[in-house]
Amino acid sequence: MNFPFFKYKSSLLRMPLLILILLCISCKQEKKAAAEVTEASEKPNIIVIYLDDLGYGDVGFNGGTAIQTPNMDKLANGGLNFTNGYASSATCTPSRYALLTGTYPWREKNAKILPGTAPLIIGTEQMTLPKMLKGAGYHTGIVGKWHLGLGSGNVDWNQKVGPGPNEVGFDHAFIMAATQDRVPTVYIENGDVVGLDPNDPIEIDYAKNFEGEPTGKDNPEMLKLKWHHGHNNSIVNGIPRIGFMKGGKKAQWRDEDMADVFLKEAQAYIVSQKENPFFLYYALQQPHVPRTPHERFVGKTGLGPRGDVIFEADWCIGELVKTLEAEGILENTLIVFTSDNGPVLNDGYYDDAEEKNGDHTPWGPFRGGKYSLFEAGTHVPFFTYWKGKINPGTSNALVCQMDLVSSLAALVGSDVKVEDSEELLDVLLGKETQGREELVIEASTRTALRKGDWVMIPPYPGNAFNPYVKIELGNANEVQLYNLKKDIGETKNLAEANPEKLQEMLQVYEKIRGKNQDTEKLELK
Ligand code: NG6
Ligand code: CA
Repeated sequence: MNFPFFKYKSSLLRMPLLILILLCISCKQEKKAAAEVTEASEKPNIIVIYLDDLGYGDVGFNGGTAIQTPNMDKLANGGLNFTNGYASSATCTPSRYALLTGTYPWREKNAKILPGTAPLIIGTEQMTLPKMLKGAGYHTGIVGKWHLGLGSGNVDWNQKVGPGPNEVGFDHAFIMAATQDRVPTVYIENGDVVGLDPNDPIEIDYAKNFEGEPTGKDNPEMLKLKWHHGHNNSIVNGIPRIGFMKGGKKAQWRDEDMADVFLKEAQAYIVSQKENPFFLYYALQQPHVPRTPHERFVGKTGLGPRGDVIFEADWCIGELVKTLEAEGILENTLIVFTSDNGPVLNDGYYDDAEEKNGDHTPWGPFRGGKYSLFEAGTHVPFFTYWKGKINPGTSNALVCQMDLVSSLAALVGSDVKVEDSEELLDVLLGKETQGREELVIEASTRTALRKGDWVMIPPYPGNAFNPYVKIELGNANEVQLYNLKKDIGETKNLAEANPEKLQEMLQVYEKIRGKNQDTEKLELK
């Protein structure tokens, strides 16, 4: 009888089949798990935390001791701190333009400090950071300062306001239009002024006042904060502003609550999008003027309101991280922290920033400050943090905020690449130490070149010093050349002593900038 044999044979045959099937199943499961891991690691949530006018030396993680910044320090020290991280420009609008579009702001003539009534300066057809991420499956949100213009001219603030952030890639937008010192002093959520009473319409004008409305100039008795230069138009919440505003009383913000309002919005956004990969651009208003810490932060640093709002911003960041932890998504979130331009003490109000500054050096080891072509204008705090993915450390690689578009595209598997935006993903993740070769930095209409350890500033005959803000602007009649490695404070102009280096710098500069008024003044050989 063959039966037992058959039985034996068939079970023999069946055994490997069973093993194979089991193997296949486990293999598939493993593959699925692997796929999930890659999925998760390629599409982490991304949060850009963007401070306004925070200096390199303001923070503990860059050696500052006057202001306690424990929450920023914890992230920076647990992440990768860049000692050569740059904003594209020494003021807000152009830096934000470069951050969001990946394009040098001097290519766009309107990328200059904008009034609250300026039209949107990013083209709705232009590639942007949120658009790129949307294309890769992200939900995208902005909370905080916009300052890139709204509408197409003559905005009616009582109707839907646009185009704006929603038209250039943000699914959700809770913003202030321009700056805290500029009208309109209201929050705008996805194009609608928040809390607007239709019976009290808003009118805005930057050229002339509305009949009978008080101003900082004519009504000093109404002010809780005095203006020093500029800032003497309409009064909102006892603070004189840039620009004139009428109506919208119920919608007007209380400056002291702004940090809490933006934080709550940012937290709510995170909670609402925790199931998606999301991108949050959290653009805090501190420590830009007017510096208005919430009452519970007043006097906390001894440096006056400027120090107190930095301390307040630090608290906000701590709370934001707590939300990520509570939702169990901190490990799956890449954080990029930086500032739109360098520091300034007196930026137009009597707020004790100068008087109470003591020995504090907001500009760190650098020369200049906000508005300056010297280093402190654009050389800003900059770190990346991704728990478990980025090893804690310091990087000396040259990086610019403009590089985020192409770099994050590489992270999320998008093929978007923008010409001026260098793909430096591995540098940002700490896997590579070689950053940019060079970078053109900007202050107002002036530009300079950083290349390797060197900086070259073309001759600019304008004022060398702005007496209002008390900052050296970087202007000089002759070309300037500094070696940052040996002379971080840009004290020794080596242009004459180093003609070869100068020529090299001039050539690279002209190659990037093209022939223009500045380069015509240069003596290229
Ligand atoms: C300047 C303001 C300054 C600040 C700056 C914009 C005056 C005199 N000065 O014109 O206070 O608002 O614009 O700063 O009005 S930024 O960080 O948004 O670029
Ligand atoms: Ca700024």
